[in-house]
Amino acid sequence: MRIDIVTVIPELLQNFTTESIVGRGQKKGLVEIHVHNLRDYTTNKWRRVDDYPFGGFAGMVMQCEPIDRCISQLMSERHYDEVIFTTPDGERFDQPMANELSLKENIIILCGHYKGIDYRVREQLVTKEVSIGDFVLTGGELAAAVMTDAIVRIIPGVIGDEQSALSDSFQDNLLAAPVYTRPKEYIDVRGRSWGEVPEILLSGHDAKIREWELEQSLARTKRLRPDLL
Ligand code: 6GU
Repeated sequence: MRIDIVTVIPELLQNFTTESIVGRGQKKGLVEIHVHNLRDYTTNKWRRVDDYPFGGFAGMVMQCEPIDRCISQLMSERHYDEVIFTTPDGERFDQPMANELSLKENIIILCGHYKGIDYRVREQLVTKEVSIGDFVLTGGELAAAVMTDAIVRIIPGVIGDEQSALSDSFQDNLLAAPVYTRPKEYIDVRGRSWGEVPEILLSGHDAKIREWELEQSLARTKRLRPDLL
């Protein structure tokens, strides 16, 4: 899979694409992330990519031309399944959308700036408008990073233990069961016990453990996110 991210602040995304799960996916050759600086595509002498809005509104608006030039260039090189625009008024990003997008061959994510992009770009180039939640971010870069992380980590082979991406919270509309590691009983810095690991997990009885896990998932979902049931 290939993800092209178009932004006016490439610095915000540079480390993200080489580190963590996304970096691992790239090193394994399972995904390619390319970050494009919109300013490289302007014909403006001062590399400006925005201008004052018609109608006397406040703020600046990103212009059509650099976005058109950048995305047209990409589209001349390969077919894109989706041109995604990040915006708080887009469709809500969730696990099913991440799953769907992880199956695509090539996608473009255009990082928006709230109120700040010529509407004709959205009409002419964008195929999907996506929001990561009901709050306003200054720019779409962090939203693009969130979406890329969620998409890349479920590409088969990116996470070592394949099972772990499938047993995530939300992957089956249930919150994940609690997990524990050594020691069996933890005594804190003040000498108090934080309790013992549930006995069942030490039993080695796999079927019983799966049953416990499902029970725990259901109970936590009912308590914390009854809307998912
Ligand atoms: Cl995708 N972009 C911006 N600018 N703000 C957001 C968002 C996206 N999702 C939630 N808030």
